[in-house]
Amino acid sequence: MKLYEYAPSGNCYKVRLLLAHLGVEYERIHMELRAGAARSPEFQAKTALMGRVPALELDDGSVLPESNAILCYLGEGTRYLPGDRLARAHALKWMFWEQYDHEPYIAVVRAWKAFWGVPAGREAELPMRVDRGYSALGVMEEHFSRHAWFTGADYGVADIALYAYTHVAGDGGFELDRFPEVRAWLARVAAQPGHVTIDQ
Ligand SMILES: N[C@@H](CCC(=O)N[C@@H](CS)C(=O)NCC(=O)O)C(=O)O
Repeated sequence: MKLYEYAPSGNCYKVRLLLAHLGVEYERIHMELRAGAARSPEFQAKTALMGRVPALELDDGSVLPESNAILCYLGEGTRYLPGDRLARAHALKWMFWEQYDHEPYIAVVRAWKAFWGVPAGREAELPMRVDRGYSALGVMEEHFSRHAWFTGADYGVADIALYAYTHVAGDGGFELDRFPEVRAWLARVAAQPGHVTIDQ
């Protein structure tokens, strides 16, 4: 298996984290995003024009993009993806929520503040993105007043999906000290066997 990736990306880290838990061997292919590598015609063709990392190339040559789809594929039949239909749907619910209500705010603010800078002409978006990032953290804090994990009764794919950008939210200036339950969950995730850290 080959993982097309960019090391500081939380979306790519999600996949590396699950692969580490599973003890699966794979090849890392660095994509230089600053040079537009993900937008090259070859990579666009591989990823059905999605042109983003991560993308997982399987041994039969087929390519699966989208971080949370990759987590579900790799998690199938393991303790990290619930087998029960309703439990799995709840895990998916959090993974869709991560992509719509969390990542566009917490990850984008991190990318702009810590790596790329705010794109010219989009400065006015920043306060809105910070605000919505804090709203997402508030939803997570509330969840943890009643539950230990996002995937169901145990740690799994939805926790991995949400951990990826939450644990580095401070890079974007988010104050995690305001969310003690979220911080306790981050510590529980980091204590899981086989845990690996993000590369920066
Ligand atoms: N929904 C996608 C988002 C992937 C994504 O945004 N990837 C970024 C890096 S984190 C990327 O490839 N950017 C390169 C580009 O847009 O040219 C996923 O979860 O995999």
